[in-house]
Formats: sequence, structure tokens, C-alpha cells
Amino acid sequence: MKINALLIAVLVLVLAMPFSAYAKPAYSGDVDTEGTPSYPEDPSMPSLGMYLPHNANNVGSPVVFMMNTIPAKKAVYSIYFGDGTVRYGIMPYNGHLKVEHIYNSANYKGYFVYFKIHYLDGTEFATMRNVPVWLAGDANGDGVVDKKDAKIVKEHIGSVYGNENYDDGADLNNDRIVDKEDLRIVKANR
Ligand SMILES: [Ca+2]
Ligand SMILES: [Ca+2]
Repeated sequence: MKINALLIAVLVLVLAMPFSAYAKPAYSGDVDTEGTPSYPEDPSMPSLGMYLPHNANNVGSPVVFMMNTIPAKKAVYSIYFGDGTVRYGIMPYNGHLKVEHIYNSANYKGYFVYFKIHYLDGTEFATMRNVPVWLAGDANGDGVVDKKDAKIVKEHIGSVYGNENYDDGADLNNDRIVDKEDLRIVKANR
């Protein structure tokens, strides 16, 4: 009960921080630019991971992030998505967090996404990842939506995540199926 009250107090503090505090984050922990888990030399230090099950992401469709912390400890998280939005919450006790975010504009160079953990003892750790987001309907990431994208979707229609014929780029709405809805997205954005 006492710990829950402390967690809420920390969350309130995080929420009270001005947005500018996140614009240029300074971290005490390792910053990992590849998005793979970082393993500090000191084994008592936590490691953070950020994994994207979909390599190709598009404007208007949910970008899926899988976060994890080792070891799992009571903490508050904040995620800076790189487009001016930040999300806060209490980290699940099992150390695994799935988050979805929709981007409203394309960024082929990629948005810098920060996943930051605030522990109750005041320490903070973060990992970073660059996430390119393509135009809605752009299946091959060439910056235009045209008949080539429609062709790619048609070639993979009926495939599901895990199938040999599944193509991450052709699954434009990240629902793990390539179907008529993905073709509709291409046609709507040509
Ligand atoms: Ca294209
Ligand atoms: Ca789909």
C-alpha cells in the first residue's frame, strides 16, 4: 500500500514535469541506438529493450512497440515518440510492455523514440530507437504511392504473419494479414 502511494507520487511528479524536460533528455543510464537490449557492465544495473515486430510502418496505422526491462522492478515509464507526444504509465510488474502509437506524418529518416524508466530510488535509464515511418500506402518505402505498391500488396494477398509469403511492407495497417484492406489503403493514397 505504501509502495503504491509512492508510485502514484512518482507518476504525479513525472506528469508535472514540463514538456521541455523531454525535448533534450539527459540520461544517467546507457543509451542504445540500435534498439537492442543493452547489458551494462555492472550486473546490478537494469537493461532495457525496445523491439518492433513490424519493420515497415506507415502513417495512420498503429506502430507496435514491445518494451522490456531486466530485472523487472516497480517503475514508472515514459515514452517520447519523437513527434511531440509522450506517454507515461506504471511499468507492468512482469517487465513487459506493449504500446501502439499512430504517426500523422511520414519521416523516412525516422523518428527518435526514447523509452525511459524511472525507478523509485530516483535512478533513470533509457533506450533509444530510430523508427522510420512511410507514407500511408507506400509498401516499398520509395517515398511515393503508385502501382508498384499495389503490385506488392497483390503479390502477398492472403498471407499472414509467419507465412513465407508474408511481406511486412505489404501489411500496411500492421494487422498481420495482407488483404483487401491493405489494397484499399494503397488506392486511397495514390
Ligand atoms: Ca512506393
Ligand atoms: Ca494488413
